[in-house]
Amino acid sequence: MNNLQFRVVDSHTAGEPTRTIVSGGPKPEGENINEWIQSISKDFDRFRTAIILEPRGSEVMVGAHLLPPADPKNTAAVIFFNNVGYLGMCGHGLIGVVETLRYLQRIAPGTHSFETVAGIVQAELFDDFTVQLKNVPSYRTVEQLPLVTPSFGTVHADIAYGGNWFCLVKHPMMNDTNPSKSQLLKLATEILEQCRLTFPEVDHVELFGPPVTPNGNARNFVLCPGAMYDRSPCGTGTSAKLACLAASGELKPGESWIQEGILSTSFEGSFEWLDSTRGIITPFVRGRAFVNGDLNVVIDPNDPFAWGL
Ligand code: PYC
Repeated sequence: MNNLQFRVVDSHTAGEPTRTIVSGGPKPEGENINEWIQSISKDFDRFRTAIILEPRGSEVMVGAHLLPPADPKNTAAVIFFNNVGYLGMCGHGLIGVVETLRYLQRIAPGTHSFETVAGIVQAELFDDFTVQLKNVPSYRTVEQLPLVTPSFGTVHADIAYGGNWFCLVKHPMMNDTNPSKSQLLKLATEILEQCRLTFPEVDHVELFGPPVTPNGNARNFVLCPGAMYDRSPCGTGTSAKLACLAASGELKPGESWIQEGILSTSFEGSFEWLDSTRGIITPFVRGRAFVNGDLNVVIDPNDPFAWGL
């Protein structure tokens, strides 16, 4: 039997990797992204495991599967995935996809729109190669919910949607300029477990504290599904944070918010009200990605770990 081959382009956005399938990937059944994700997760999940898991990938990576759009006025459809499954949206990932398309000379600076499972996301590619996302409608649903963790006592959580569901907690551990990642992971995992007892839709935890750079407004640590933490400030997490700031009146429409991640890299955020009576915003998130790999993936049918382990 012959090898199967397909091409992926690697990038990182503020330190967080994205691996985009740019050609030779599977062609799912269906007419639109909601049907395509069903088909991909049911019939082609091995492409996810092949490129994210060992021995070829890294569990930290987010994958992006590029597809022709259902509506030709959009640039592309994108299905995001990680070490354990599929994501409705991924902010750092979409910035990586835009940079990947620029690297491939498939797009030029200007405004591009993408079909994601969470909805249409616009991306403006600037001449300096930064990308600003106009993300899906975002909102806070719960304020200061007490959660009792087994090892860290009671924390207070806001729950908000920014393309994914987040539980956001201000925590003193984030006051440390170089906090222990394993302790942050333990804390965030315990918070997630408690939160999901009542809100099973929540699958990301965002711990936050003061900034460490002169221009920053806050720094976060984001636990993603699959027990990995985001090296970037997290695009959907920044959107959820903006929704909380808007709801509490701490940030006004059009004002800038510099969101640092755990590597002290940052995204610039701002928002417009979509529906101020219901607290729904349109978030804007700006960042930069760099392409750092262009790989021809080889699936050798004799390799027991060709599809990942
Ligand atoms: O940037 O939205 C994001 C994201 C979600 C999971 C990892 N990164």
